[in-house]
Amino acid sequence: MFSGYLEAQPPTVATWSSLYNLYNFFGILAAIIVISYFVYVMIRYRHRKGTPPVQHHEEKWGNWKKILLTLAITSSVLFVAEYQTFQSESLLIPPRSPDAIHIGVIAQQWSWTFVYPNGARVVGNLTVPEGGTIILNITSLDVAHSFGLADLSVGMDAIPGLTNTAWFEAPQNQVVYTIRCKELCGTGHAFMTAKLTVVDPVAYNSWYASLGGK
Ligand SMILES: [Cu+2]
Repeated sequence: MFSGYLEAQPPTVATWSSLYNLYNFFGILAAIIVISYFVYVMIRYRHRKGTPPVQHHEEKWGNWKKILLTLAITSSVLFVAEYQTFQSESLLIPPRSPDAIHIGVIAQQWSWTFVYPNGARVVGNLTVPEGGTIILNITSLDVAHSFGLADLSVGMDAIPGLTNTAWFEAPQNQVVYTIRCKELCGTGHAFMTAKLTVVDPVAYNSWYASLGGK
């Protein structure tokens, strides 16, 4: 369904998306079953003139087959969903790649500052090379914010006094994505955005050299 969108994306994004679709599928399936049964019962047992009162059967454990079936279905669904989830958990840990670029992310009301390995600080624009492995060390100077890069399925809280790690693999094409704050942090929250700019590696290296760290 989203194959066109996923083609240009790194593999971790595809994994998160398929996980999202799995939960979505089970959620919609459960809704269809529950709502259909609800509507069926409403019509089947609607009040009609001369209907005798509903007979209540006092069979406490008479429905054990239904109970077992419900438990079996529920546990199978949970098993599939949890298995897929735990399979993907290792993707949260940044890869130990010597080529990874470590960038500090400092959130404050209401801007994003990116600190490059040479110490240079850039406000509002995260520039990375195509296909690069980017490891972000995220913190905040004032209140709780949250780093949100929805296009690459990256999200991590920015908390004062704490450094949280998130990582992503830059796409193989030159794109510009929007980074947003996804934790309500004051009146400027909606405008607390930055750009992720993916450039080719040669352009990245000359841009990085021109930064002049301090
Ligand atoms: Cu915010």
